[in-house]
Amino acid sequence: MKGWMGKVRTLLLLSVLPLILSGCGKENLTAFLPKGYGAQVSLDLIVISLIVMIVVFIVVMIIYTMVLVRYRQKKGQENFIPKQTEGNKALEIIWTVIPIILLVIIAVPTVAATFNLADESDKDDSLNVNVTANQYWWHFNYQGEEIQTSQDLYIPTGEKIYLNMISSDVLHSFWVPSIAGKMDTNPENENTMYIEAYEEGVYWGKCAELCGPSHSLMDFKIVAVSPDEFDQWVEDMQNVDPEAEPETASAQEGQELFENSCISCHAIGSSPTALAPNLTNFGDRTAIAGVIDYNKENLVEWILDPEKLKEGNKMSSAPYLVNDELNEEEANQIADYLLQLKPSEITPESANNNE
Ligand code: HEC
Ligand SMILES: [Cu+2]
Repeated sequence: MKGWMGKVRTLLLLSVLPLILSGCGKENLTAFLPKGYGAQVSLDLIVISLIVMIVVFIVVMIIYTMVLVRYRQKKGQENFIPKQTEGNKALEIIWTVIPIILLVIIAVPTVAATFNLADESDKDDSLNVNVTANQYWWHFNYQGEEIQTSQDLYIPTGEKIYLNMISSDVLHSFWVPSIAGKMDTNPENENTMYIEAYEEGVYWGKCAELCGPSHSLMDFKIVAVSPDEFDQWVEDMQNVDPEAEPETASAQEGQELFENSCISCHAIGSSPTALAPNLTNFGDRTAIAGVIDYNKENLVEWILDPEKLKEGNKMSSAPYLVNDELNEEEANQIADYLLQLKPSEITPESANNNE
């Protein structure tokens, strides 16, 4: 009896474990703590479906156990064959109608939510951002604002933002679990979805479509700030002078090096570029290339050997790398230049502190 109780206790503990472990993910990278409209709608649908499934499971299990107990083979009846019945009309109708009702319970809110999320009637009056997915980074072009950013998508809270998404190469998928559901980005046609963040904060995004060797490193962020702060950020970004001279001598050297080589792919300021992340506010980022810890050491390493940190990325074929044209000192100077590109007080850090 004791050993049996022990087993039950272990089983109970194990069944509680998933619940506890489900709390281990990042707080801003989970569909179970929605901080935006699309995520809230999705969670509501998940809950409705789960309730229906749990009720079905319990009812089936009860009937199953009852049948097992009641109709089991009893002593002395080893060769007894029960009366064979088939074609019970009442039962047939019941187990056809019940699933239909259950499906309707799930279908009505699902279809309503689908239409709701596809409603684009206020698109022209809202902020539109063109999103381009690239092997392994994200680009954001704010329509009508002359602002380009990469990796971090700044948005105002409490407003619908329309994202017009496309891919420059293969299929990717835009997914910020705490803000909204997924949306694929295709090379041929534009997909649109709107997002709305309820609270200020930094929300993590992932590419949700296998797109190459560094697919799992294609992270990005939504930085949600108050509407006032957003206006301030827009103004700060618009006022950036791409040619502004940095303060330190080292950063000045770095700027020159940058403009002689890196600028063939990267842009600073609002000029559109399709080849590499826009670095206008690189000093305000919290990660390098979406995933690498943000510090000078890593940045120098990235400049000298990006392939080591992110396999298959499209910077690895840069001519200066192929021809081995940059030494460590120069990479340090470029890093000094990039790290001081901080056009705004509105940053992921300030968004997080305001939570
Ligand atoms: C051939 C085009 C090309 C050239 C030239 C190039 N890069 Fe890049 N760079 C890229 C691409 C593409 C990425 C995105 C890589 C990824 O995340 O997959 C990138 C990413 C970066 C990032 C990370 C950006 C971010 O938003 O986190 C930095 C920093 C960077 N490059 C610096 C440099 C510097 C400095 C030079 C010049 C010494 C340079 N790059 C030259 C294509 C290029
Ligand atoms: Cu991808």
